[in-house]
Amino acid sequence: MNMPLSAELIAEANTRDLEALEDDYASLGRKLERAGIAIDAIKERVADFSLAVPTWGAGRGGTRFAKFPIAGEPTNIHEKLEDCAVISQLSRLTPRVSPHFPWDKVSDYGALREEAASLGLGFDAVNSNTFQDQPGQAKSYATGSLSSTVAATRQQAVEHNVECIEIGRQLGSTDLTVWVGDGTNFPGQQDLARSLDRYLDAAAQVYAALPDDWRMLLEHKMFEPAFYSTVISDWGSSILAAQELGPKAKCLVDLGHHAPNVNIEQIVARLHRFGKLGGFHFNDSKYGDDDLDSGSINPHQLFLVFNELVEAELNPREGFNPNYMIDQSHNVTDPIESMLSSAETIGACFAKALLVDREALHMAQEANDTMMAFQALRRAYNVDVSPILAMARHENGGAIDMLGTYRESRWRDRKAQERKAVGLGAGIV
Ligand code: AFD
Ligand code: MN
Ligand code: MN
Repeated sequence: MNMPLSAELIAEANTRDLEALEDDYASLGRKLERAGIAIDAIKERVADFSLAVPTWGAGRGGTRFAKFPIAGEPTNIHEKLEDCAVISQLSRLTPRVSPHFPWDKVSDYGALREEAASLGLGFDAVNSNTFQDQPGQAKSYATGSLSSTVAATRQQAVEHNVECIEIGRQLGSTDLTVWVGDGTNFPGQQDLARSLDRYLDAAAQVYAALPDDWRMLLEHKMFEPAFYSTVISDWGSSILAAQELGPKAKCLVDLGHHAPNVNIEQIVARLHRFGKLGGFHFNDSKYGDDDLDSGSINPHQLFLVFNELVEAELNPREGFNPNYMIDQSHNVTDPIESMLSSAETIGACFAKALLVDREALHMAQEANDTMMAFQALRRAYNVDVSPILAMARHENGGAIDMLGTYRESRWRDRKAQERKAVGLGAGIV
């Protein structure tokens, strides 16, 4: 293995932080023991938990209008893999990378898979891109892609998705995530029913190309780039499409793709109830954005989502195997730091959800004891689980203090000497 940061640097930093961590871990262990919870069992679950990071999140995205790159940003898939390996090495929570094509195109995918493996990384869901035109492309996506009124454009979008599956096979992926930027900005611009017909017809052609053990994850988004209607606007459209396509089609929930205040945890429960919960893109949002660090605005919502996931795992119905991924494109932070902060928060919400006294919760629910049901969740949410996460990381070779160790490594400064500068380019990813 060819890990990007020196193991000695991490070990030295951990030596400084270990005594305090052991103290905090023992104290939390005693507190949890009084509630009948073995802290080591929670730590083991956290150690087994994992997330993917997006290649496009390794660079600075932008606001809607501009991009302010930082020195040392990655400019190609090889450099992105290196940065993803830094995140994985420090957090021990993100061993997989989700690539996006054609952005991450190379000539030899076998070699790319080996390169990732040498950094301790595997590949997660492959993402197609039919929301942008590429140089030399025959048809424009200005009229949409899988739902375009132009048959040849729909065909091009189908072929691109099929190509992504082929690339994914070579990389060891088993999921194709499809987000289309299709939709309208004006009432009357397109027929709302017929545009969905066209999408379903084209998506079925992509579905037909899926290998047996693959899934097609449909990502809904109610806004952007079309602000009046999008073709897969919400979880309702998503589950209907997934049901029509077949058992390998599932729904992917990007937390930032809903109207403000939508009850996302209930959507999660509903999708699971019908065997259609395919996965997540974790991020947070305040208004109409979808790229803030996970839990930075509403960590409680993230906890409630994980509470549903723990319930779902205990009641698998038609299986339970959601794909967990971060989807963020940062514009004012170092992307590595933001993904470390998100991984920490996501892991913490999972750990808190594991702490919920399920028996007490279910009994209170059955007895209609609203306050005690609420308190069962609140007690778990109030616990500071950071020593559990830090101990799991430390035992797996990660950093107790991830951000401190990252800064001490001077990774970004060192990369600024080696990597070519990013062009100014347009904003948001
Ligand atoms: C856009 C979308 C969506 C998607 C991502 C990558 O909002 O979240 O997952 O692009 O295709 O940001
Ligand atoms: Mn997304
Ligand atoms: Mn998004």
